[in-house]
Amino acid sequence: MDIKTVATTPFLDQKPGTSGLRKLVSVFQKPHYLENFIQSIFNSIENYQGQTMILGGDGRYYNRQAIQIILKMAAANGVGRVKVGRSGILSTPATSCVIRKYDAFGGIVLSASHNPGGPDGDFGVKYNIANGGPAPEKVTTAIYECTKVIDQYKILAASDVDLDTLGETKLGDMAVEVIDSVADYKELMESLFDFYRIRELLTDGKFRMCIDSMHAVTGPYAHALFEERLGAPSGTVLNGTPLEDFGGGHPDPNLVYAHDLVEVLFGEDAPDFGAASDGDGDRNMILGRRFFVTPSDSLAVLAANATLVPGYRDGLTGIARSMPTSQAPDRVAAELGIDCYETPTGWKFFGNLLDADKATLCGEESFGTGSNHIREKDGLWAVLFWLNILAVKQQPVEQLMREHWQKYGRNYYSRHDYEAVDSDRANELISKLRAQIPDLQGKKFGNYEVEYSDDFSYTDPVDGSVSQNQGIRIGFTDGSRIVYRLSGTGTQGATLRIYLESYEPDSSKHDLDPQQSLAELIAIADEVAQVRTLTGMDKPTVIT
Ligand code: G16
Repeated sequence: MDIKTVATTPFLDQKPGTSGLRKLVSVFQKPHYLENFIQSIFNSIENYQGQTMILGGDGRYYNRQAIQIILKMAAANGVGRVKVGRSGILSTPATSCVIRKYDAFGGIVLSASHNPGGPDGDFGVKYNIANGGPAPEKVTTAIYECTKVIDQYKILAASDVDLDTLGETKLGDMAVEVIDSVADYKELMESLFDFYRIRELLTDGKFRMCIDSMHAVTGPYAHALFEERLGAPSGTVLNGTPLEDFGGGHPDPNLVYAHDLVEVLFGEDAPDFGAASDGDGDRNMILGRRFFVTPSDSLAVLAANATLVPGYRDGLTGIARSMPTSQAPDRVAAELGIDCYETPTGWKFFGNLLDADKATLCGEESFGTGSNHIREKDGLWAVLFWLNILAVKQQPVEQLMREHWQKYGRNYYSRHDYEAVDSDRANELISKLRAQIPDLQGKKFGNYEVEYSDDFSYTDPVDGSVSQNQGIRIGFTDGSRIVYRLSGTGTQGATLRIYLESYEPDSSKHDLDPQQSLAELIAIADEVAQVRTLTGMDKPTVIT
């Protein structure tokens, strides 16, 4: 084995964010940049020598080059075997599934999720641990500490591995196994859902659906599941070929960026069901005919109907949602007599709850839903879950949602994003808000009176770890909320997120446009934080 030890110096910007390290491709292409981060992962973990690791990505620009580098570094660092997705493709949920199935010590996912790709777009690296989930904060902190002092990395001098042919080769002493990207994941889905009934629904000649893979990683998975296995007509999957630049699009499944799908579902002769997924396949958006399901409502509906689905027939142990997610799932949990946990933003915070069997379903307002079947959120799993429920209930999406609101009330919800704000201004806004926290309680704004205000802090009920400063909450006496936080996934400047929520029990008032219904809260959110003045922007860049 020809192992090279290369001298390097630290980069001081390698602190992982909400979900791994995300930077512009051009940053990752700097000499030693990727290598430093990968070596820091190996330097911060133990007992992996001779063990199995999983490797794959969402197929974005620089995926293949990064995989070759990581394979050679893994070989030089003593990894025993790497299972890599064919052509370097593995969705984030499939990676989690494969880590768990083959008892790997962990996995590396190459993705910047929903961020745009291509030479001028973003790239990202995420490390997942043996439970299949994103590394928890103590691990990402250890990696970051290593990046600050790294002075060398190890890499094997060898030729590139053929990533396009299934089978096993050797790289030094390490085995490299190119695996089918879809097979293990598809098998897991078949074990959870009633494929017979879903197939009946999709082939009954009445129900029509389409799914937008946004030229990102879910294309091959969606073709295999919906068109080949479940009998949906060819053409059901839109934009199903993964492209290195996602066709120039922004692979973020929301009403703004998944416009191809939105046009179809809100157009003439719209199908009954539509869904979209993001760059790496862990997010989902659910649409009915001319009807949008918010991610928070989606989690609530899945929880309320879980026992209709074979994999969840025995019920749920609990539900978990991120703090800014609406409180709609809490109402279902109360009805079911189970706990609903409120965690900081970041899927990594669900890992302990799932491992300890305290929660079965988890979800986030950021179009993420998942369960204890793996340790990542899972876009196509959510689509199958919805289809399984619709196949049993034989109801349109809108009717299902309206009946849900009738029973539980409606949580009107919206998120306003101010993207690419100057970082200093964004930090100033948050500091000023934080300074106001002690004085807000009891204050009246129009119809609303502040009941509490805080900077969210979370104590993990399993390991007792504490995560502070996770978002500023202003709660009102009628249960409405405004939450402010800065995104941990952006790569340019800062993104301010403002989450708005109100509760309406009266079903005669469930037909409002959320922006209308939340109008007063939106104005209060601006007044309290001086958003327009401090960001210099007169409106949000994205509203979901
Ligand atoms: C990641 C995290 C999610 C989080 C989302 C948005 O998702 O895994 O838990 O909700 O980012 O985070 P932020 O508000 O900090 O930008 P993904 O799909 O980008 O990996």
